[in-house]
Parts: sequence; C-alpha cells; structure tokens
Amino acid sequence: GGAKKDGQHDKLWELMENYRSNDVDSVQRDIVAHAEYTLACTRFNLSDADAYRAASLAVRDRLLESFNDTSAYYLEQDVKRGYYLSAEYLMGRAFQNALVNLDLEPSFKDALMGLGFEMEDLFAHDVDPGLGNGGLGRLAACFLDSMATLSLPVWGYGIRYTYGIFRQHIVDGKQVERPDYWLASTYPWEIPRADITYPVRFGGRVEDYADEAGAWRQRWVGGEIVQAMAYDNPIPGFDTFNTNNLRLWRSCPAEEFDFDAFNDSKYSEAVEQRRRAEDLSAVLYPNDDKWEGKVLRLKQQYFFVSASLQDLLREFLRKPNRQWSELPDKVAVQMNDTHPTLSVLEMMRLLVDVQKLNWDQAWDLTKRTCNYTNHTVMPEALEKWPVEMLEEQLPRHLQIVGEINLRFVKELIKMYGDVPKVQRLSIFQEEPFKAIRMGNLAVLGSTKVNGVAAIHTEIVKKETFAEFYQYFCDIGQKDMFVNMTNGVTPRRWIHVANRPLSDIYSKYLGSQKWLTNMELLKELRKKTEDPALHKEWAAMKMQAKQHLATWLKEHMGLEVDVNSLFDMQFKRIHEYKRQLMNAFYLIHRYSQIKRASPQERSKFQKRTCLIGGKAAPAYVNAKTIIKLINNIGQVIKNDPDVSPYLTVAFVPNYSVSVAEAICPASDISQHISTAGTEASGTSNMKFVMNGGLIIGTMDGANIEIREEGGNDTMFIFGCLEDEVESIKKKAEGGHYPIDARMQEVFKTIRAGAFSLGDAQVTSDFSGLIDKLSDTTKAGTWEGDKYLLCYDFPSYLDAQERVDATYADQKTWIKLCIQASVSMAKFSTDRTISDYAEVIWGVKPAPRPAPQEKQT
Ligand code: HBZ
Repeated sequence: GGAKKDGQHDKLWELMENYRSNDVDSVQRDIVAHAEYTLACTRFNLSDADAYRAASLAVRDRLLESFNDTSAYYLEQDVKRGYYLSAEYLMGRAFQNALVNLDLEPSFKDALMGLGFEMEDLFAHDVDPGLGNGGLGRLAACFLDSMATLSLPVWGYGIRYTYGIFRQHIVDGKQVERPDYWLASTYPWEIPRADITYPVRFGGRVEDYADEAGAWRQRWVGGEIVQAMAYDNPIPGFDTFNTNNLRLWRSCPAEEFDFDAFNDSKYSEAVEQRRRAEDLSAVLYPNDDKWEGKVLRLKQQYFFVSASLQDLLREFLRKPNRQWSELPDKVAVQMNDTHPTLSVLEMMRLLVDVQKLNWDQAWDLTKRTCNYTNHTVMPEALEKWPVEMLEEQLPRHLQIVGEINLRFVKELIKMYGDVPKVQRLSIFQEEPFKAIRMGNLAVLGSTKVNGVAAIHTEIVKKETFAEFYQYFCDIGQKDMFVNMTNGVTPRRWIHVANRPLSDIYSKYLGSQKWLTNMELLKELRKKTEDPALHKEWAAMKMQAKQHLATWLKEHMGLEVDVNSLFDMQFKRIHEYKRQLMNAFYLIHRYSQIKRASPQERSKFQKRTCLIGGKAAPAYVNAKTIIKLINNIGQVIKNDPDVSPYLTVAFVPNYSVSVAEAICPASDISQHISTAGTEASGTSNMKFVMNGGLIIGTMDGANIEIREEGGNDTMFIFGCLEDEVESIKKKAEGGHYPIDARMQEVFKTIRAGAFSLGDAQVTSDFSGLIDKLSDTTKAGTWEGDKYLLCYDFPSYLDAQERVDATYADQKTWIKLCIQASVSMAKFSTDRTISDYAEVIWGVKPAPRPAPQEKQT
C-alpha cells in the first residue's frame, strides 16, 4: 500500500500488493500457504503446533506491513525519536497480543475454526521469552505496548539472550534452576537482520594522534571486535496504525578472519576465539537485587549500548545536511536503571573520537539527550564497576569518565571548596576499591532523573542521591529530579488476561474506549452498589478462580476450593518483600485452626494461600524461605484437622504467562515490603485492576493506589517510612518486645513442626529466625533489618480485617469495584504520556490509515 515513490521501478510498483485482506477466506489461504511453503508441512494432518506456526506467520505478515510503513512514516516526517535502553524485557506471549492489537482476533478465530482448530488451543504453543528478572523487565514491556498505542515514535533496544531467566522447578520443596532455552523451536515473532550489524570493540589501547588541523585526538585501536546483529520484534499498538520495534542485539564473531592464525595452523584456537564472541549475549544474569562485578556483565552492557547508539546515530544522520546541534531535538535516550549507563561515555566517544566534535559541544549534546530511571534504593544493588576492569576492557571510556569527573570536581571545588562532600559526589569511589559509581555517572550525564513512585522519588532526592539533589538545587536545576509513577498495560492485564472483566466494562460503558482511556471507567463509581453489576462481578471472579483451579490441577496436581478466599503473593523472593512474614502468618493461622474445637474451626474463613516467585540462585535465605513455604503447605495438607480450612501452596516458575492466570483470580494480594524499600511494585496494580483488594504497607505505589481507590479499599498496616530509622535505633542493643504470637511461631519452627522430620531443615529454618531476634549486633543492625517483628502484630490485625470484610460479600464486592474502576493513573498510557511530555519531548506521530492501491 501507500503512495508510489519517485523513481520506483514500474514493474516493482505494479507487483506490490495491497495490504493482506482480513476476511476469513484470505486469512485461511495465508495460513495454509505458510503451512505448505514456509513450513513445508503437508496440507493434511496439521498438528496444533503446525497450525500455531502457520497462523503466527500469517499474523507476522500483517505486523510487517504496519511495521514497515510506520518506520517509513517516522523517517519521512523527521519526528523526534525516543529510544528506551533496557538490559531486560519480559514481553510475555506475542500471538494473542498481536491479534488483539491489530484487531484480528475475530477473523483469525473464525478462520482457524473453519480449518478445524480452536484458536485458544494454539495460544499454549506460544513461548514466553523470559529476557528479564522481574518488575523492571516487565515494566519495559508494558512501556513498549503503551508507546505503540499512543503512536509515539519510540523504539526499545536490548539484548537477545539465548538463555533467559531460568525455569524454576520445585524438587523436594526446594528451588531447582533449569536453563531456559527459549529458542528451541524457531521463534516467529522476530526478524533476523543479517544486514544490520555493528562492530563492538573490547580491550586494545588508546592512541594519540594529530588531526589535519594539528589538534591532538584519541583513537581506540586493537583488542577484539564482536559483531552485534539486530533482531527486530515488531510492537503493534492498540487502536492505531502504528507498529514500533524492539531491536535486540545478538553477539556474533566479526567478519574478518584472523588468517595469520590459520597460517600458523592454530585453527582450533581461531575458531574457539570466534565462538567466544557468542557468549556475550548467551545468558541473562538472574540477579535482581545485588550488583555482581562480573566482567561478562560489563561486556554485555557495553555491547548493547554501543550497538544501540551506533544504530540510532545512523538513523539520525539519514537526513541530508543534519547538524549535530539538532541531536537533542531529534533524539531522546532513556536509560532503564544504571545497566545502560555506559551510554553516556559511548555517546561522548562517538561524538568526540568518531564525529570529531569538540568536548564541550559533545558533553552538552550528550547530557541533553540522555535520561535515567532509578528503580531501587537498596545500596547493595547500586552498580560500581572496578576501574581495573574498565581499564582492561574499555580503556577509552575510562579516559572519558576521568575527564568528565575532573571537570565536575573542579566545578564543585569552586562552588563548595575542597570538602568531603566533593569526594562523595565524585563519580569515582576510592575505598574499599577504586570504582566508577554508575548511579553518579547516570545522574551527571542526564537531563532528567526519575523515580518510579511518589514515595520512591522523595527517597531518591533525600537519601539515595541527596547530595546530587542539593547540588542541582544549588545550580538552579531543582526540577532535574521528577517522579514517573509506574503502570501496567490494560490490554494485556485486563483484556487478554481477564476477558470476562473486559466484557463487563465494555458492556456497561457501551464501547471498548476504556482500553485506551481508563478514566472512562470512573463512570462506574456510580454503580458500586448496583445489584446487577455485583452479580456479574461475582460471576467474573468465580470464572477466574475456576480457570486458575483448572490450571493448578493441570500444572501441579493441586486441588483448590474455588469458594475459599484466594490470597496471593507473587513477586521475586526477597527479604525486603517479606514473604517470610507471610509464612509466619500462615503458621500462626494454622496453629489457631489446629487449636480450635471442630465447631470453632468451621468459623474460620477458608483460605487458599498461593505464593510464587523466583529466588536468585545464590540467594540462600530466599531459597530457604521457598522451602519453608513448601513445607508449611505439606504439613497442612497432611493435617485433616486443618486442611479443610486452609490450603498453602508454592506455585512454581512465576512468569508473565503464569501471572496472566494468577492475577484475575485473587481476592486479596499481599504487597507487604518494609516501608521505604519497594520502589513501586507493579503487580499490586495488576491485582487491583482485576478486581482484587490489597493487604499492604505504606510503601511504593500502594500509597497512590489507595489514594485513587479510597482509604477503605486497602488493608494497611505496619510502620511508616519516616518511622523506620527511629525504630531501628531503639531496637539496637536491646530488642523491642516480640509479640507473643510471633514467639509462638518461632517456637513451633524451632521444634521442627515444619521440617518433615529432617533435622538439617530445622536448623536451616531456625537460622532464618535466629537472625530476627538477635540482640547481639548492637551498632551494626543486621538482625531484623526489615522489621518483621515490629510489623507482625499490625499485620495480623489487618488479616483479621480482611476476613471480617470478606464475610460481608456485598461490602467486599463494592470495594473491589470501587478500587478497580479507579485505576486510570496506573495505566502505562498515563505513565508514558508523562515521560513523552516531561522527559523526552516526543510527540505522537499517528500513521494515517493505509490507502488502497489505485490500479
Ligand atoms: O522495578 C523493580 C522494583 O523492585 C519494583 O519496586 C519496581 O516496581 C520495578 C519497576 O520499576 N526492580 C527490579 O525489578 N530490578 C531488577 O530486576 C534488577 C535487575 C538487575 C539488576 C538490578 C535490579 O542488576
């Protein structure tokens, strides 16, 4: 489709087809053609797997039409482009998402039906690429959906890991990690671009030379070159003609062969060295909590940063007569956490060494192009690359960061004098080892720095980067730090994950417009007491619970009662997220029911408590917590006094596709981090959007979710962020009294009640609790770092309020409706319009409706 370009060869133009037709007959022809000509299947006896692949390819054709024309449109309009750089993306399954966003679901459903296939059966064959750890990676994926939906010319860049996050198995109650080789069957949603490659250098040395004008310049030479090859993943928007791109880089050996090595008959060594190039993009690091100073990780970061910046600068230069001064008007780069912070240095290298700009102009352009999002305030997560490592791998970048810091420190001394503060603001850490503080570099090389929820942005300003914030205030740039509260996409998390709820909304509002404007849902606040809506709401929740019950039975042989209260906590396993406190509560509840008389027992609200999430493979305490939860589940299951009233289970391998089954089915979900530790949280948003309530602390986005829904929609407990410090002070050297119910829980654990007869397990579990009540660590509070003992009593109170409220179903459903229809703020459409407006200065560029070709 589209207008004929000048100079287009007549024959080529004549043969260019219109867009693929979407009537059932055309779709069927496309599917069968792909089965025969692309997949070489016989037309008879197509399996579900074959039909899935053929149908995917038919969808992909349509994606490509939109993708190519959108790219051409952006180029032609010369719009300002945004680039989201992230080391992680948790995209989830692509098939249904593409059908929904391209509005192809009805025709493909009918087409497949006519060929003897159930569309829903094919979805199960779609792989869920786990190219990320947790919230940060999923946020990036929701952002891409909203950027396309808002017709914003923004692309994602990242790494095409061969192995994603490990698959988690539970064996004997323990986490076992298995490799995730997600490419085992060819992946139809990516386009390999053998012609889009960039060289990326490692090691070598820096040479000084005099340029034509006689000025001294630097060039980086020698070392080894790895080739970055592009794999494009089209990102269709919903209710728009735009399709954007997620470009992921794969590392390959460089073109040139080392012929000398062959002549020296070192053939195997030469091949081995080339093979090692592929290791760069081989595996995702499974840590989401702690910085790990591995050289391969540094190389991964530089690899994808360098390829992405070379690529976006090439795109920038495609317009004739481009002036470098235009760069910040045409390009905005967003760094997702500090992982892509080498962008600041690589941009400087490309501008100064390659494009021959002078330092001051290059620094001005770099700073005005880059922006940084912080996702954590945990000091152990902040990246600090050893100077030695940089010197070895990226010698030119070490010089550049040295120069940036020198100039910065000079300015600081002029402002403040030679004070210790200057040392703390420096990009270089001196002790305990010389290192580059990537957070400091990211802040200094950016126009805007943002946190991911209101409370988090305040902590970033007053703690994590307090002195930087002060410095920017002092130079009149107070608004350098901004808040961008996270969100989730309602397309995947309501419309795809929970079609019955989506149908309720569309029916009551008379259209699907709420899917791109969640403000419209607020209309339903008037109907929170409407009996007809209540009835449909209850049926929707029951359907989601039944769907999950079937899933649990199929995947883990678990039987659950859909009439029980579904209580869930799904997220990475972390001490600060306090799954351990949930476990203590489950033990407490178990003991309460156990102690009760048979008549009293039946008065307990029956609960199904599900917990899931991955632990970093080397995180011992997190793994012990998983084992404890599994054992609690076993003990209860084996106890006929309690099992009719309480089910506890650990759901293995939490991932995007598992979350789609989990989130719609919750009655209550737990978001119970110690105040001030969870930057935002995003599953809290998904659970509420799906008609569940939250039990939680005043932390992260919980605070804002409660503000939107109303105070009565959330079961809040625990200390506040500004109380934490004084509580810890008081606790030092003499622990605050531990609640009797908590003491009781400790006693049962130490007595081996959850050890299933294994003494080693008793000792492992005791290890978890010894730490909490340890009073010997005065001055270096390492004991109850996350205040489990302090918050436990109010947590139990809140759990009692949950049961009491649930007993009154009318009130419960009213609160659920009230909370769910108030979630507009937490659509990534809102988040991304804020980024586009406040940070990027990127405007929507909706591609006009495609024209039929005139013949
Ligand atoms: O980012 C999470 C935060 O914990 C969560 O509160 C927030 O909602 C979410 C989105 O902003 N952070 C992560 O998921 N962090 C990582 O996954 C991570 C990965 C590699 C690292 C460090 C952190 O080296």
